[in-house]
Amino acid sequence: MSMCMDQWISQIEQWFHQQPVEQIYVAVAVLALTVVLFVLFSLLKTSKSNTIVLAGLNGSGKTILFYQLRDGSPHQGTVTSMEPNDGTFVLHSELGKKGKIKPVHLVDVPGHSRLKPKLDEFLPNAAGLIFVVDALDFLPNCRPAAEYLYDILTKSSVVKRRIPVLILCNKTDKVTAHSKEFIRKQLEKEIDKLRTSRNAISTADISDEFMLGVPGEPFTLEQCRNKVTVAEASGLTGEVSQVEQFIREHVKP
Ligand SMILES: Nc1nc2c(ncn2[C@@H]2O[C@H](COP(=O)(O)OP(=O)(O)OP(=O)(O)O)[C@@H](O)[C@H]2O)c(=O)[nH]1
Ligand SMILES: [Mg+2]
Repeated sequence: MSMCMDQWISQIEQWFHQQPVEQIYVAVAVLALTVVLFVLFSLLKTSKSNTIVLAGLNGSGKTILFYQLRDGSPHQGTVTSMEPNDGTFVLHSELGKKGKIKPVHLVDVPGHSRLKPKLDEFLPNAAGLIFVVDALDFLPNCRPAAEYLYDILTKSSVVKRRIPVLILCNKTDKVTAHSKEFIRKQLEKEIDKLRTSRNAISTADISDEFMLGVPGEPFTLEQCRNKVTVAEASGLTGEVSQVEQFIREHVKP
């Protein structure tokens, strides 16, 4: 057995000596390059984030959406959240599917003003952000919602990494809910006003903020460097297909 091996090895050695030296160099270089590329690709693949952040004013329906996406049921979560809700799971609607599905890391950051800064912990690693808006009780909340959205859209962690944002008009199960077109227009108008007032005060100390929009033009969401889209949902009744579509667009299954 070992004789056989030795013969083999010496034969291979002989063959190598017969080859032109350049060819061996080329072969080694090609092999090394393949290995490097392979390692690089697999690193890139694993480092792709699967974090989706839910943000929005308190009472907009984030926690119910979180449970609906995870369990297919809203539970009775009607209390104001005091801690971020955070879980890694395959979406409920995908449970019946065959094959391996990549889980989503979903984070629900409460709208309470004391907890909003928690957003900065999750944004640097987010694949997408869902900004939940209460479409039912929209008008009284329009200004604060626009302020929160403005803060998000000007964060350097969002702009530099061009984190896609979905503005989700929630509670559309009620007939009196405002349409997403209306909500979009109103938010754009409010942000336009904020842009003027905030730029006037803060030009001196903009450190971690980016300017929004095009100077001299009314603000529209299309002017953002990251992709901002608008959709509708009802966390209560489980109409969440547009949310799931956004999630799977940015966290590939
Ligand atoms: N009609 C209707 N009501 C909803 C819907 N989603 C949430 N609600 C109601 O809105 C209230 C707040 O929902 P939550 O999910 O607790 O809101 P939240 O965004 O997590 O609020 P915070 O934790 O305070 O930031 C609850 O009373 C829900 O019953 C919906 O799709 N339709
Ligand atoms: Mg909550």
